[in-house]
Amino acid sequence: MSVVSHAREAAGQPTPLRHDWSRSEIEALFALPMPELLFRAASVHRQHFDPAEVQVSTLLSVKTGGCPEDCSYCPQAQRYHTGVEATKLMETDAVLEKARQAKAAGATRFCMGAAWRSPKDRDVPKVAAMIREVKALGLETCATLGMLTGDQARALKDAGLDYYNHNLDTDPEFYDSIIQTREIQDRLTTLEHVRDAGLKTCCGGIVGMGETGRQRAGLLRTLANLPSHPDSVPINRLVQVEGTPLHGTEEIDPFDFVRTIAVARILMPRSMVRLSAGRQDMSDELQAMCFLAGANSIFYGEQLLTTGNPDTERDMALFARLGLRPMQVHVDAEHHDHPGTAHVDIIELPQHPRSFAA
Ligand code: SAM
Ligand code: DTB
Ligand code: SF4
Repeated sequence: MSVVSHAREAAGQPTPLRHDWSRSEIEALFALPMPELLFRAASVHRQHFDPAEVQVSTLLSVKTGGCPEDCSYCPQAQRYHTGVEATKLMETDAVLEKARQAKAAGATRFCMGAAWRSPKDRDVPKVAAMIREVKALGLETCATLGMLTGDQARALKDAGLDYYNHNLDTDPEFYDSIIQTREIQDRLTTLEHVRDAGLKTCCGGIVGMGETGRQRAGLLRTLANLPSHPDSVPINRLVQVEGTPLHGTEEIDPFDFVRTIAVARILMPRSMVRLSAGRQDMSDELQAMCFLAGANSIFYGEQLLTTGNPDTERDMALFARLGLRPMQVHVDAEHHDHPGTAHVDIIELPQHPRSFAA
Protein backbone atom coordinates (compact mmCIF):
# COMPACT_ATOMS: atom_id res chain seq x y z
CA MET A 1 0.00 0.00 0.00
CA SER A 2 1.33 3.43 -0.89
CA VAL A 3 2.22 6.02 1.71
CA VAL A 4 -0.51 8.25 0.20
CA SER A 5 -3.31 5.70 0.55
CA HIS A 6 -2.20 4.86 4.07
CA ALA A 7 -2.27 8.57 4.98
CA ARG A 8 -5.78 8.89 3.49
CA GLU A 9 -7.01 6.01 5.65
CA ALA A 10 -5.45 7.41 8.78
CA ALA A 11 -7.26 10.71 7.99
CA GLY A 12 -10.56 8.81 7.60
CA GLN A 13 -10.80 9.40 3.83
CA PRO A 14 -11.93 6.43 1.77
CA THR A 15 -9.26 4.98 -0.51
CA PRO A 16 -10.45 4.24 -4.04
CA LEU A 17 -11.20 0.57 -4.75
CA ARG A 18 -8.32 -1.16 -6.52
CA HIS A 19 -8.26 -4.18 -8.81
CA ASP A 20 -4.57 -4.16 -9.66
CA TRP A 21 -2.89 -5.58 -6.58
CA SER A 22 0.44 -7.34 -7.03
CA ARG A 23 1.38 -10.39 -5.01
CA SER A 24 4.39 -8.61 -3.52
CA GLU A 25 2.28 -5.65 -2.31
CA ILE A 26 -0.03 -8.12 -0.56
CA GLU A 27 2.85 -10.09 0.91
CA ALA A 28 4.16 -6.80 2.30
CA LEU A 29 0.82 -6.26 4.07
CA PHE A 30 1.02 -9.77 5.58
CA ALA A 31 4.55 -8.96 6.77
CA LEU A 32 3.52 -5.84 8.72
CA PRO A 33 3.85 -5.98 12.49
CA MET A 34 0.48 -7.19 13.80
CA PRO A 35 -0.42 -3.91 15.63
CA GLU A 36 0.18 -1.93 12.44
CA LEU A 37 -1.76 -4.38 10.24
CA LEU A 38 -4.73 -4.41 12.65
CA PHE A 39 -4.70 -0.60 12.85
CA ARG A 40 -4.78 -0.26 9.07
CA ALA A 41 -7.52 -2.87 8.67
CA ALA A 42 -9.61 -1.32 11.46
CA SER A 43 -9.21 2.14 9.85
CA VAL A 44 -10.48 0.84 6.49
CA HIS A 45 -13.32 -1.02 8.22
CA ARG A 46 -14.61 2.22 9.79
CA GLN A 47 -14.65 4.05 6.48
CA HIS A 48 -17.47 1.86 5.19
CA PHE A 49 -19.12 0.10 8.13
CA ASP A 50 -20.13 0.48 11.74
CA PRO A 51 -17.53 -1.84 13.33
CA ALA A 52 -20.06 -2.91 15.98
CA GLU A 53 -22.33 -4.48 13.32
CA VAL A 54 -21.95 -8.05 12.13
CA GLN A 55 -23.98 -9.56 9.32
CA VAL A 56 -25.54 -12.90 10.30
CA SER A 57 -26.19 -15.72 7.80
CA THR A 58 -27.53 -19.22 8.42
CA LEU A 59 -26.61 -22.17 6.22
CA LEU A 60 -28.71 -25.16 5.26
CA SER A 61 -27.56 -28.13 3.23
CA VAL A 62 -30.57 -28.73 0.95
CA LYS A 63 -28.82 -31.62 -0.85
CA THR A 64 -26.07 -33.38 1.04
CA GLY A 65 -23.23 -35.67 -0.05
CA GLY A 66 -22.71 -37.95 -3.05
CA CYS A 67 -20.82 -35.24 -4.95
CA PRO A 68 -18.79 -36.44 -7.97
CA GLU A 69 -16.04 -33.80 -7.48
CA ASP A 70 -12.69 -34.44 -5.75
CA CYS A 71 -12.20 -31.26 -3.64
CA SER A 72 -9.71 -32.65 -1.15
CA TYR A 73 -11.09 -30.69 1.80
CA CYS A 74 -14.71 -31.71 1.35
CA PRO A 75 -16.60 -34.30 3.40
CA GLN A 76 -19.36 -34.40 0.75
CA ALA A 77 -17.23 -35.81 -2.08
CA GLN A 78 -18.52 -39.31 -2.78
CA ARG A 79 -15.04 -40.75 -3.34
CA TYR A 80 -13.88 -40.12 0.25
CA HIS A 81 -15.17 -42.21 3.14
CA THR A 82 -16.30 -39.61 5.62
CA GLY A 83 -19.56 -41.11 6.90
CA VAL A 84 -21.65 -38.35 5.28
CA GLU A 85 -24.79 -39.95 3.84
CA ALA A 86 -26.03 -38.77 0.47
CA THR A 87 -29.56 -37.35 0.48
CA LYS A 88 -32.01 -36.16 -2.16
CA LEU A 89 -32.91 -32.51 -2.62
CA MET A 90 -35.06 -31.44 0.34
CA GLU A 91 -38.74 -30.56 -0.08
CA THR A 92 -39.54 -26.85 -0.07
CA ASP A 93 -41.71 -27.09 3.07
CA ALA A 94 -38.86 -28.62 5.08
CA VAL A 95 -36.48 -25.89 3.87
CA LEU A 96 -39.03 -23.23 4.83
CA GLU A 97 -39.33 -24.63 8.33
CA LYS A 98 -35.53 -24.30 8.76
CA ALA A 99 -35.61 -20.79 7.31
CA ARG A 100 -38.35 -19.75 9.77
CA GLN A 101 -36.24 -21.11 12.66
CA ALA A 102 -33.17 -19.24 11.38
CA LYS A 103 -35.13 -16.00 11.16
CA ALA A 104 -36.58 -16.47 14.65
CA ALA A 105 -33.03 -17.00 15.98
CA GLY A 106 -31.90 -13.69 14.46
CA ALA A 107 -30.39 -14.55 11.04
CA THR A 108 -31.04 -12.11 8.20
CA ARG A 109 -29.61 -14.15 5.33
CA PHE A 110 -30.38 -17.78 4.54
CA CYS A 111 -27.92 -19.71 2.39
CA MET A 112 -28.97 -22.95 0.70
CA GLY A 113 -26.12 -25.29 -0.27
CA ALA A 114 -26.16 -28.33 -2.54
CA ALA A 115 -23.38 -30.88 -3.04
CA TRP A 116 -23.50 -30.63 -6.80
CA ARG A 117 -20.79 -30.12 -9.42
CA SER A 118 -23.51 -28.07 -11.13
CA PRO A 119 -27.31 -28.19 -10.97
CA LYS A 120 -29.23 -30.13 -13.61
CA ASP A 121 -31.71 -27.96 -15.48
CA ARG A 122 -34.56 -29.98 -13.91
CA ASP A 123 -33.30 -29.02 -10.41
CA VAL A 124 -33.42 -25.28 -11.05
CA PRO A 125 -37.23 -24.78 -10.78
CA LYS A 126 -37.18 -26.70 -7.46
CA VAL A 127 -34.45 -24.49 -6.02
CA ALA A 128 -36.20 -21.43 -7.49
CA ALA A 129 -39.35 -22.35 -5.55
CA MET A 130 -37.30 -22.54 -2.31
CA ILE A 131 -35.73 -19.17 -3.00
CA ARG A 132 -39.09 -17.52 -3.73
CA GLU A 133 -40.61 -18.77 -0.50
CA VAL A 134 -37.59 -18.08 1.71
CA LYS A 135 -37.50 -14.55 0.31
CA ALA A 136 -41.20 -14.14 1.13
CA LEU A 137 -40.31 -14.73 4.80
CA GLY A 138 -38.29 -11.50 4.66
CA LEU A 139 -34.85 -13.12 4.58
CA GLU A 140 -32.05 -12.31 2.16
CA THR A 141 -31.41 -15.37 0.02
CA CYS A 142 -28.14 -17.00 -0.96
CA ALA A 143 -27.47 -20.26 -2.80
CA THR A 144 -24.37 -22.33 -3.49
CA LEU A 145 -25.06 -25.05 -6.03
CA GLY A 146 -21.81 -25.43 -7.97
CA MET A 147 -21.11 -24.21 -11.51
CA LEU A 148 -23.93 -22.30 -13.25
CA THR A 149 -24.73 -21.52 -16.87
CA GLY A 150 -25.87 -18.00 -17.72
CA ASP A 151 -29.49 -19.21 -18.12
CA GLN A 152 -29.42 -20.90 -14.71
CA ALA A 153 -28.04 -17.77 -13.05
CA ARG A 154 -30.81 -15.66 -14.63
CA ALA A 155 -33.49 -18.15 -13.54
CA LEU A 156 -32.26 -17.93 -9.93
CA LYS A 157 -32.19 -14.14 -10.12
CA ASP A 158 -35.77 -14.10 -11.42
CA ALA A 159 -36.81 -16.25 -8.45
CA GLY A 160 -35.54 -13.52 -6.11
CA LEU A 161 -32.05 -14.79 -5.29
CA ASP A 162 -29.88 -12.04 -3.78
CA TYR A 163 -26.42 -13.71 -3.49
CA TYR A 164 -24.68 -16.62 -5.15
CA ASN A 165 -21.77 -18.24 -3.28
CA HIS A 166 -19.03 -19.72 -5.42
CA ASN A 167 -15.56 -19.77 -3.91
CA LEU A 168 -12.17 -19.67 -5.60
CA ASP A 169 -11.02 -21.73 -2.63
CA THR A 170 -7.27 -21.19 -3.08
CA ASP A 171 -4.48 -19.53 -5.05
CA PRO A 172 -4.56 -20.44 -8.75
CA GLU A 173 -0.95 -21.69 -8.22
CA PHE A 174 -2.03 -24.16 -5.50
CA TYR A 175 -5.40 -25.06 -7.00
CA ASP A 176 -4.26 -28.25 -8.79
CA SER A 177 -2.99 -29.71 -5.51
CA ILE A 178 -6.50 -29.38 -4.04
CA ILE A 179 -8.97 -30.04 -6.89
CA GLN A 180 -8.48 -31.93 -10.13
CA THR A 181 -12.04 -32.38 -11.42
CA ARG A 182 -12.52 -28.75 -12.51
CA GLU A 183 -10.33 -25.80 -13.19
CA ILE A 184 -10.12 -22.42 -11.60
CA GLN A 185 -11.21 -20.94 -14.94
CA ASP A 186 -14.52 -22.84 -14.57
CA ARG A 187 -15.05 -20.99 -11.31
CA LEU A 188 -14.21 -17.63 -12.85
CA THR A 189 -16.67 -18.32 -15.67
CA THR A 190 -19.48 -19.13 -13.21
CA LEU A 191 -18.72 -15.93 -11.32
CA GLU A 192 -19.04 -14.03 -14.60
CA HIS A 193 -22.46 -15.59 -15.24
CA VAL A 194 -23.51 -14.69 -11.70
CA ARG A 195 -22.44 -11.04 -12.08
CA ASP A 196 -23.99 -10.77 -15.54
CA ALA A 197 -27.33 -12.01 -14.15
CA GLY A 198 -27.27 -9.11 -11.67
CA LEU A 199 -26.76 -11.35 -8.63
CA LYS A 200 -24.50 -10.28 -5.79
CA THR A 201 -21.42 -12.44 -5.43
CA CYS A 202 -20.24 -14.26 -2.34
CA CYS A 203 -16.76 -15.54 -3.08
CA GLY A 204 -13.83 -16.44 -0.86
CA GLY A 205 -11.68 -19.38 0.01
CA ILE A 206 -10.17 -21.72 2.56
CA VAL A 207 -6.91 -21.32 4.47
CA GLY A 208 -5.10 -23.95 6.50
CA MET A 209 -4.87 -26.40 3.58
CA GLY A 210 -1.04 -26.45 3.65
CA GLU A 211 -0.69 -23.39 1.40
CA THR A 212 2.32 -21.11 1.75
CA GLY A 213 2.09 -17.46 2.78
CA ARG A 214 2.75 -16.51 -0.83
CA GLN A 215 -0.22 -18.67 -1.88
CA ARG A 216 -2.47 -17.11 0.78
CA ALA A 217 -1.55 -13.72 -0.70
CA GLY A 218 -2.31 -15.16 -4.15
CA LEU A 219 -5.85 -16.18 -3.13
CA LEU A 220 -6.61 -12.69 -1.80
CA ARG A 221 -5.01 -11.09 -4.84
CA THR A 222 -7.24 -13.10 -7.21
CA LEU A 223 -10.34 -12.15 -5.20
CA ALA A 224 -9.45 -8.44 -5.04
CA ASN A 225 -8.55 -8.27 -8.74
CA LEU A 226 -11.90 -9.71 -9.92
CA PRO A 227 -13.81 -7.24 -12.15
CA SER A 228 -15.81 -6.25 -9.06
CA HIS A 229 -15.00 -7.11 -5.46
CA PRO A 230 -17.25 -9.90 -4.17
CA ASP A 231 -20.05 -8.43 -2.02
CA SER A 232 -19.30 -11.08 0.61
CA VAL A 233 -15.92 -12.72 1.11
CA PRO A 234 -16.06 -15.88 3.22
CA ILE A 235 -12.69 -16.75 4.76
CA ASN A 236 -12.94 -20.39 5.85
CA ARG A 237 -10.42 -22.09 8.10
CA LEU A 238 -10.20 -25.71 6.94
CA VAL A 239 -12.47 -27.98 8.96
CA GLN A 240 -10.48 -31.19 8.96
CA VAL A 241 -12.76 -34.17 8.39
CA GLU A 242 -11.53 -37.73 8.77
CA GLY A 243 -11.52 -39.55 5.44
CA THR A 244 -10.70 -36.45 3.36
CA PRO A 245 -7.17 -36.19 1.91
CA LEU A 246 -6.51 -32.99 3.88
CA HIS A 247 -7.26 -34.59 7.23
CA GLY A 248 -4.06 -34.33 9.29
CA THR A 249 -2.76 -31.20 7.53
CA GLU A 250 -0.68 -28.95 9.77
CA GLU A 251 -2.97 -26.27 11.17
CA ILE A 252 -2.57 -22.62 10.28
CA ASP A 253 -1.10 -20.39 13.00
CA PRO A 254 -4.15 -18.57 14.45
CA PHE A 255 -2.36 -15.23 14.03
CA ASP A 256 -1.87 -15.96 10.33
CA PHE A 257 -5.62 -16.56 10.13
CA VAL A 258 -6.21 -13.12 11.69
CA ARG A 259 -3.71 -11.60 9.24
CA THR A 260 -5.67 -13.15 6.35
CA ILE A 261 -8.87 -11.47 7.58
CA ALA A 262 -7.09 -8.13 8.03
CA VAL A 263 -5.53 -8.19 4.57
CA ALA A 264 -8.89 -9.18 3.00
CA ARG A 265 -10.47 -6.16 4.74
CA ILE A 266 -7.78 -3.81 3.41
CA LEU A 267 -7.97 -5.12 -0.16
CA MET A 268 -11.80 -5.24 -0.31
CA PRO A 269 -12.92 -2.34 1.90
CA ARG A 270 -16.64 -2.39 1.02
CA SER A 271 -17.14 -6.16 1.15
CA MET A 272 -18.58 -8.15 4.02
CA VAL A 273 -15.62 -10.22 5.19
CA ARG A 274 -17.04 -13.38 6.73
CA LEU A 275 -15.36 -15.27 9.53
CA SER A 276 -16.70 -18.55 8.12
CA ALA A 277 -16.01 -22.26 8.67
CA GLY A 278 -13.71 -23.21 11.52
CA ARG A 279 -15.20 -21.02 14.27
CA GLN A 280 -16.24 -23.95 16.42
CA ASP A 281 -12.65 -24.64 17.41
CA MET A 282 -11.71 -20.97 17.85
CA SER A 283 -11.55 -19.32 21.24
CA ASP A 284 -13.70 -16.26 21.88
CA GLU A 285 -10.46 -14.25 22.03
CA LEU A 286 -9.37 -15.40 18.56
CA GLN A 287 -12.80 -14.55 17.14
CA ALA A 288 -12.62 -11.14 18.82
CA MET A 289 -9.27 -10.53 17.09
CA CYS A 290 -10.91 -11.39 13.77
CA PHE A 291 -13.63 -8.78 14.40
CA LEU A 292 -10.92 -6.23 15.30
CA ALA A 293 -9.20 -7.17 12.02
CA GLY A 294 -12.33 -6.23 10.06
CA ALA A 295 -14.45 -9.39 9.88
CA ASN A 296 -18.10 -8.30 9.86
CA SER A 297 -20.10 -11.39 9.01
CA ILE A 298 -20.53 -14.90 10.42
CA PHE A 299 -22.38 -18.14 9.81
CA TYR A 300 -24.81 -18.51 12.67
CA GLY A 301 -26.57 -21.72 13.75
CA GLU A 302 -25.32 -25.01 15.13
CA GLN A 303 -24.54 -26.57 11.77
CA LEU A 304 -22.58 -25.39 8.72
CA LEU A 305 -23.35 -27.86 5.90
CA THR A 306 -22.26 -31.19 7.40
CA THR A 307 -20.01 -30.04 10.26
CA GLY A 308 -20.62 -28.11 13.47
CA ASN A 309 -20.65 -24.41 14.24
CA PRO A 310 -20.80 -22.69 17.65
CA ASP A 311 -24.11 -22.93 19.56
CA THR A 312 -26.38 -19.92 19.06
CA GLU A 313 -26.19 -19.25 22.81
CA ARG A 314 -22.40 -19.03 22.63
CA ASP A 315 -22.61 -16.58 19.72
CA MET A 316 -25.22 -14.44 21.45
CA ALA A 317 -23.08 -14.33 24.57
CA LEU A 318 -20.00 -13.44 22.48
CA PHE A 319 -21.88 -10.60 20.76
CA ALA A 320 -23.05 -9.33 24.15
CA ARG A 321 -19.56 -9.52 25.68
CA LEU A 322 -18.04 -7.65 22.73
CA GLY A 323 -20.87 -5.13 22.32
CA LEU A 324 -21.57 -6.35 18.78
CA ARG A 325 -24.97 -6.14 17.10
CA PRO A 326 -26.41 -8.14 14.20
CA MET A 327 -26.59 -5.98 11.08
CA GLN A 328 -30.25 -5.44 10.26
CA VAL A 329 -31.72 -5.65 6.77
CA HIS A 330 -35.28 -5.28 5.58
CA VAL A 331 -36.14 -7.43 2.61
CA ASP A 332 -39.20 -6.23 0.75
CA ALA A 333 -40.25 -9.49 -0.85
CA GLU A 334 -43.72 -8.23 -1.85
CA HIS A 335 -42.65 -5.46 -4.18
CA HIS A 336 -42.37 -6.65 -7.78
CA ASP A 337 -40.96 -4.54 -10.61
CA HIS A 338 -42.59 -6.83 -13.13
CA PRO A 339 -44.05 -10.31 -12.88
CA GLY A 340 -41.48 -12.89 -11.84
CA THR A 341 -38.84 -10.44 -10.61
CA ALA A 342 -38.66 -9.64 -6.93
CA HIS A 343 -37.19 -6.27 -6.03
CA VAL A 344 -35.24 -6.10 -2.78
CA ASP A 345 -34.91 -3.04 -0.61
CA ILE A 346 -32.31 -3.44 2.07
CA ILE A 347 -32.75 -0.82 4.76
CA GLU A 348 -30.91 -0.72 8.05
CA LEU A 349 -33.35 -1.05 10.95
CA PRO A 350 -32.70 0.42 14.40
CA GLN A 351 -34.03 -2.53 16.44
CA HIS A 352 -32.07 -5.66 17.40
CA PRO A 353 -33.89 -8.98 17.32
CA ARG A 354 -34.76 -10.28 20.78
CA SER A 355 -32.71 -13.40 20.21
CA PHE A 356 -29.53 -11.30 20.27
CA ALA A 357 -30.51 -8.91 23.07
CA ALA A 358 -27.90 -8.73 25.80
N1 SAM B 1 -20.85 -27.87 -4.32
C1 SAM B 1 -20.83 -26.47 -4.40
C2 SAM B 1 -19.45 -25.90 -4.67
O1 SAM B 1 -18.47 -26.57 -4.45
O2 SAM B 1 -19.40 -24.74 -5.11
C3 SAM B 1 -21.42 -25.78 -3.17
C4 SAM B 1 -21.12 -26.35 -1.80
S1 SAM B 1 -19.40 -26.36 -1.29
C5 SAM B 1 -19.49 -27.36 0.15
C6 SAM B 1 -19.15 -24.69 -0.74
C7 SAM B 1 -17.82 -24.33 -0.16
O3 SAM B 1 -17.69 -24.88 1.14
C8 SAM B 1 -16.57 -24.80 -0.84
O4 SAM B 1 -16.24 -24.04 -1.97
C9 SAM B 1 -15.52 -24.62 0.25
O5 SAM B 1 -14.97 -23.32 0.19
C10 SAM B 1 -16.34 -24.77 1.55
N2 SAM B 1 -15.94 -25.98 2.27
C11 SAM B 1 -16.26 -27.25 1.97
N3 SAM B 1 -15.70 -28.11 2.84
C12 SAM B 1 -14.99 -27.35 3.71
C13 SAM B 1 -14.16 -27.67 4.83
N4 SAM B 1 -13.94 -28.92 5.21
N5 SAM B 1 -13.58 -26.65 5.51
C14 SAM B 1 -13.78 -25.37 5.12
N6 SAM B 1 -14.56 -25.02 4.06
C15 SAM B 1 -15.14 -25.99 3.36
C1 DTB C 1 -18.48 -20.96 2.49
O1 DTB C 1 -17.53 -20.25 2.07
N1 DTB C 1 -18.41 -21.73 3.56
C2 DTB C 1 -19.65 -22.45 3.76
C3 DTB C 1 -20.56 -21.87 2.64
N2 DTB C 1 -19.67 -21.02 1.91
C4 DTB C 1 -21.33 -22.75 1.78
C5 DTB C 1 -19.51 -23.92 3.79
C6 DTB C 1 -18.54 -24.41 4.86
C7 DTB C 1 -18.60 -25.89 4.85
C8 DTB C 1 -17.78 -26.51 5.96
C9 DTB C 1 -17.81 -27.98 5.91
C10 DTB C 1 -19.16 -28.59 6.08
O2 DTB C 1 -19.91 -28.24 7.02
O3 DTB C 1 -19.51 -29.51 5.30
FE1 SF4 D 1 -18.71 -31.23 -4.27
FE2 SF4 D 1 -18.78 -28.66 -3.57
FE3 SF4 D 1 -17.74 -30.53 -1.91
FE4 SF4 D 1 -16.41 -29.89 -4.11
S1 SF4 D 1 -16.88 -28.52 -2.39
S2 SF4 D 1 -16.82 -31.98 -3.37
S3 SF4 D 1 -18.11 -29.50 -5.54
S4 SF4 D 1 -19.86 -30.36 -2.55
